[in-house]
Amino acid sequence: MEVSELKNILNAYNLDASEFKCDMHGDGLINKTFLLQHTQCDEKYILQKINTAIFFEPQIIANNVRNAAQYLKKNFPEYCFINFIQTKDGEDFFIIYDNEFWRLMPFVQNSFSYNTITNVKQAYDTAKKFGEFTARLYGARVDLFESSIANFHNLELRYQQFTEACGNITSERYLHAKPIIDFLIYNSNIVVTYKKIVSENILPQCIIHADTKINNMLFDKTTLQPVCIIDYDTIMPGYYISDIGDMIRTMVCTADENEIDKNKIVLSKDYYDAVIDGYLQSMQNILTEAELKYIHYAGIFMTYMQALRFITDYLNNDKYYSIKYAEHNFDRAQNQCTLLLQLIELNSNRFFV
Ligand code: GN1
Ligand code: MG
Repeated sequence: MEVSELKNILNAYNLDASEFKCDMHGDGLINKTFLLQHTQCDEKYILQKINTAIFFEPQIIANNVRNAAQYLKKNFPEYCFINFIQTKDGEDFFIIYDNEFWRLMPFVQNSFSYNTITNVKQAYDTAKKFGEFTARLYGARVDLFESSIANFHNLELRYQQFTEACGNITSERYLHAKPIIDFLIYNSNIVVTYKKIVSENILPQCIIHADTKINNMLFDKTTLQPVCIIDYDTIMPGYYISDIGDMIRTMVCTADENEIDKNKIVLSKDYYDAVIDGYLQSMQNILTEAELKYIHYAGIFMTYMQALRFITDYLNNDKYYSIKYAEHNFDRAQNQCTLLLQLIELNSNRFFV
């Protein structure tokens, strides 16, 4: 980022850019994230530029975050929730040229994140902490929240977008992706289950985080305990299976979604059980029997959807996710298919439809 740009942004927050070091931060695929560190003291912030090609209406994010913050402050004042810092004009964002939305947040001191789980206890504690988020917000008024991305976890629509992206059957990318495409079509019964959940109204809408991947949890550097969830862009109404599903997707495998060596993409049954147990420790008094029936569908649902989304983006020439090399989305999709197959096998004695 240019110095003059940083100066302009930080000025809106009454901060002096010359006192801070600014570096790219984290592994997010959508927004641009920077860590601001004061050169003389411990003061640190997270500065983010919202990707408005994806989040068309950033104000929806701000409203959702404000609603969640107000509810948590009133009912669970001890809960760690990171609010946006207001600009000196009292705004949630600093807006440049009408379409660049910048926001500033405090950095949680002494914290860090992981891209994979390293032991069973950590899997349990992390899932419990993520579950606590949904549990705490369970009494909040769902109608006050809006989707920051319409149909974000609508699997039927994601499948439709995938079939549309498969339209050009002579393209090099289509031919290269054919085995992945066939695998996903072969497993489209996962979409049938989703349609049934929607049409029969089996799951109630609640407030979800919708991006509960392991690196959206902060851990304390000293105690190594999970302390706080980050990335509130997709707090919205949805089904609980989105959140437990993304935990399973990112916490039961010994490698993350960027791993290209198939032999390293191994599902740990111990981690899987720990994630379910930890999550239920927070959520079992809330989930109904009807909801509980779908807990093992959740990981399959989210991993399948992520595979669809990565391969769709590959077929569409990488318009959505940031990539580090040409085949990145293809590799990610293959990675998710490898994990999905193991999740399907693990749950082969269970029927969801
Ligand atoms: C995106 O940018 P990030 O890493 O927070 C995506 C999630 C995906 C994830 C895959 C708004 O999240 O849905 O699960 O990549 N967010 C959006 O790593 O599409
Ligand atoms: Mg996110």
